[in-house]
Amino acid sequence: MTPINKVIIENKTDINPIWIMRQAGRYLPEFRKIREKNTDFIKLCLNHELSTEITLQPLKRFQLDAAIIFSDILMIPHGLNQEVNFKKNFGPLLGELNLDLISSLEEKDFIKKVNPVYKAIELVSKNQLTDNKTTIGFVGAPWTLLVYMVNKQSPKLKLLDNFFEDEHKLKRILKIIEKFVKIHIKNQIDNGANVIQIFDSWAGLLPAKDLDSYVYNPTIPLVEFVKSLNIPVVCFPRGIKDYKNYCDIVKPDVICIDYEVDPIQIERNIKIPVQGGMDPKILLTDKENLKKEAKKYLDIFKDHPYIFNLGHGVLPETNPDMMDYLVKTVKDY
Ligand code: 1CP
Repeated sequence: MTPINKVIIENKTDINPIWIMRQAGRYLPEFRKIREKNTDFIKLCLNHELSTEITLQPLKRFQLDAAIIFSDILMIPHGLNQEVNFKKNFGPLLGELNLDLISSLEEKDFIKKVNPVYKAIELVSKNQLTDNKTTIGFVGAPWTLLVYMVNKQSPKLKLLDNFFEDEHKLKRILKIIEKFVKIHIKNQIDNGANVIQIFDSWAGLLPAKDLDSYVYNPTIPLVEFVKSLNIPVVCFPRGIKDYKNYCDIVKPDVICIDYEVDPIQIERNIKIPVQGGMDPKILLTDKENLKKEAKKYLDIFKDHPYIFNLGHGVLPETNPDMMDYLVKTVKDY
């Protein structure tokens, strides 16, 4: 069993495995080199040889305990034939969402479009660089995918004033998303993913009264589905105020926390394994401070099953030497 799976399944508290969200990405010069020549981001994700290479890049440099497949949560709208583009200095830009088309789309046509993701997972999980390491597959949670698919751009820039106007339509889209997210999860597992992470990056946009409809109810069947396949599931409802309530209702195997919550309260109130927490901006400071902050999390969680990670993705301006120092600090603890 890999160290991450031991923490999750055996509740081990004496080891602190580490992986980092966005560990393959723009802070690595070897990634930027490939990215410069491949300007179409979706195409790059769907080039299984390059996405395998990119996935393995951080494992060649650092003693990480997991590979997370180089892909994107927006593979779901792409697979549903909604156009997805990444514009420089803007982020994702999606095309029209045709409800009739996505309702009638067949499973095999979806799989055909995103199949290179599954091929890459197979190659990564069979590569010797992942021996005794976890291969993490992932999906966006229905709410976060709904936000991108209906808003057609990051809500960081703007959320449409009339976003919630047609609630019936939103519920229909959520059901379709749920169906294809399950298909995407199943195929990732069948090809070698042995942990699934569900990213609900925009959970924090909702007032508490809407969490039932948009976050809890659509996520519960996905968590149950992953569990039914005997694979651990990590949930990351970023920005949510009440992580304890989320865990009680959604029941993930692991909860990934953001950097705005108090880790001491989390340790006290939540009994399941915890992942993440440290602010990615700490990696932009100095080694002394980095060590102090990493140790803060390790100390708080020393008697709790804990997987070290950040409270969101590693920032593009991070120096890879700082990443190396962080991994060594966690391993030497
Ligand atoms: O070079 C580039 O400009 C591309 C940057 C990039 C990368 C490296 C994007 C565009 N996606 C990715 C890969 C990615 N995305 C991974 C790979 C595995 C790894 O962690 O190393 C993962 C897990 C994701 C997941 C993802 N995509 C999320 C959830 C996590 C999070 O960051 O909150 C979200 C919200 C997306 C959408 C997306 N894709 C890319 C960007 C810049 C964004 C965010 C857009 C926004 O701000 O709304």
